[in-house]
Amino acid sequence: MKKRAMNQDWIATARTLSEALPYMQRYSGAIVVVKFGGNAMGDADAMAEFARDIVLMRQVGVNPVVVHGGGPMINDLLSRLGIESKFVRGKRVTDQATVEVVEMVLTGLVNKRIVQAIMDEGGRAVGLSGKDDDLMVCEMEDPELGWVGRPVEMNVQVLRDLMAAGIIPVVAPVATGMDPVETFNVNGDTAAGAIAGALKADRLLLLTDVSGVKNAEGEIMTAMTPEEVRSMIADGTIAGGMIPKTETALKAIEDGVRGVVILDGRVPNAVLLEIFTEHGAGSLIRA
Ligand code: X2W
Repeated sequence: MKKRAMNQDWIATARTLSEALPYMQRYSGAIVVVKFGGNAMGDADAMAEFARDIVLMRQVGVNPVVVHGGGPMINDLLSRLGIESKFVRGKRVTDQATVEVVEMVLTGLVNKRIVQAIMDEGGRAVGLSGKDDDLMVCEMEDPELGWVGRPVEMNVQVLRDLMAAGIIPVVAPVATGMDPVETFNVNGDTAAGAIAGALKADRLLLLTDVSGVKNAEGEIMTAMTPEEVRSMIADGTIAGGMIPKTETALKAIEDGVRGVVILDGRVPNAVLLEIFTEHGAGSLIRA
């Protein structure tokens, strides 16, 4: 039974929905690639809320593609197996034993958890990795890192086919090499950027655990051009973990993505806030 009494909260909810109409119209048919990092996954509630936002996007005519990470979950299994986790410039040093664990955790545990969460919210989802249908083919990025891949060939038709069928693709960042016996571990942001670029996506949303890109005064930049980002990297304003994220954003824009947003995935309904409200969220990088 619906509650009939007037209540300010419900009035505000109806108004929010009404105000979302122009954004829903603008993004109807758009491709939005969402990188869901291991740190943003949090607990079961955070996962369910993320899944619900993705299903809502699909429901109103947006084509979301989820590309996930899972670094903390990989660390956890490696430590249970007595294998130490080592990172160089934010990327996992990946020997043969490690790449097997990475593939098991990402394509098995994490990928299926996200697929299940989307289905639990009433959406249709199919999980795949970069190996499926040769979606993402890599070469070795740097011998010092071992089996860490840099995407060199993308075959995104499988994603278009799934989207056309109303299915939300959920992609684990694991790939094959030019030699098909090879398995590569790909940084989740890198994979999301390469997929968004190959799809010429309207938006790439990089969900992280910081609120965006900060300027020299420590304020969040709500909008930046690629040139501004380059000069902020050059003068050291953008530093640490934000460097690979912004570099991924620059590369994606070069490849034809219309806009990249770096935003805090811990904010409730971060994805909806960005896509369907005037407010937006995080930092938008756009030419
Ligand atoms: C990452 C892949 C997972 C990932 C790793 O092994 O941790 C490399 O570092 P988050 O949760 O997005 O950090 N790969 C090469 O990117 O996870």
